[in-house]
Amino acid sequence: MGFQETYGREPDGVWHAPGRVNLIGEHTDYNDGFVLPFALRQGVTVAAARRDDGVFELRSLQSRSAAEVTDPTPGSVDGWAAYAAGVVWSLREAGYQVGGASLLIDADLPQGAGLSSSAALECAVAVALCDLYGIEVPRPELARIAQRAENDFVGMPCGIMDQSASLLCTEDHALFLDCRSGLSAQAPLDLTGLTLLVIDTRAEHELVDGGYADRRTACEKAAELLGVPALRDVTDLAEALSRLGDPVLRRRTQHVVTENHRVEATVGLLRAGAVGEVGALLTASHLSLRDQFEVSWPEADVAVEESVRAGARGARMVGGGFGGSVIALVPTARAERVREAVTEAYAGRGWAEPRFLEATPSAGARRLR
Ligand code: GAF
Repeated sequence: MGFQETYGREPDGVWHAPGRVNLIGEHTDYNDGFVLPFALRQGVTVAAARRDDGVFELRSLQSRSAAEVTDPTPGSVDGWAAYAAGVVWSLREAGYQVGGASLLIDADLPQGAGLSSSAALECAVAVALCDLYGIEVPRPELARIAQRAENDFVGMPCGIMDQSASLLCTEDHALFLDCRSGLSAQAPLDLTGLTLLVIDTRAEHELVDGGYADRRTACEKAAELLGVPALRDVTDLAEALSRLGDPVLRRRTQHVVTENHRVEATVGLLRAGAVGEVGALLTASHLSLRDQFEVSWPEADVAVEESVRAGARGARMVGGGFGGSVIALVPTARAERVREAVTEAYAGRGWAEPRFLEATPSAGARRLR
């Protein structure tokens, strides 16, 4: 991938970390709840070589800018390089003394499409640095280290889902993760006769903006008013709603509590080998994200409606919201019709042409060579 041309030597190794699609369980991770993501084939690849001078040289094939840092601290690095430098900082904060490295980064994930390109970058750098310096970190802990890079170095208060998906997923499975205990299990995702169509709505999202942090704060406020550690702990939803005076907090709570139930129901269906039956849960999740959590956007709503009208079993927005992608579960025989229907609906509204990707549940981060 051009490492020799860039750095004048061969890399010591090449690592890959995937992006993710969350099948269901949105805005539940930072409420100590459940999520069910799977890893994509697409992601971030890092070629890397150790350096003895303590310097980190960061270059990306997708960007002209390069960064050179020795002792990264929060606020000292901007842009895409902050996600990589943040991992160095976070590993060191956790007591893992990584030395310098030359890194060349390549990505085949669209940025801003809500497919977790940032977590893929963090996780690819994390596994590369650990291998280069012979450091063994259990994957759940490495996920927390990568999350901390994003929370405290980049400044985005994300939960643990995306980094966990990138590090812990396995081929042909979705990752059922309890975000409180950190325990996870693999749920089979047998797509025979079905296509998981990712629709990039071309409305780019930017989670460092206020909407995501605002939702998180509202959830914490609701939990505090209800006297529970997190919304995960609400056991009687109707009673909880009757105790919340603020209609916004009621809507946020309703989404989180019902979404956790939808994740558990989806896992039950996957374990029964009934992937085709999860469509209604996906669509219910979307409606809840649209109406209760209010993080959907017009292009996503139209993609969901048109997909279902054209024969999808169900569809929903994925990720934090305010832009990004939709996933539709479609009988493979109808996939072309769904693509056409969404493309036509966008053209009719004068929107940018949507992009499609067929998702293949793939393995988590690994060394390629
Ligand atoms: C983003 C965040 F990074 C995740 O932690 C999660 O909260 C998600 O939005 C919403 O489910 O991807």
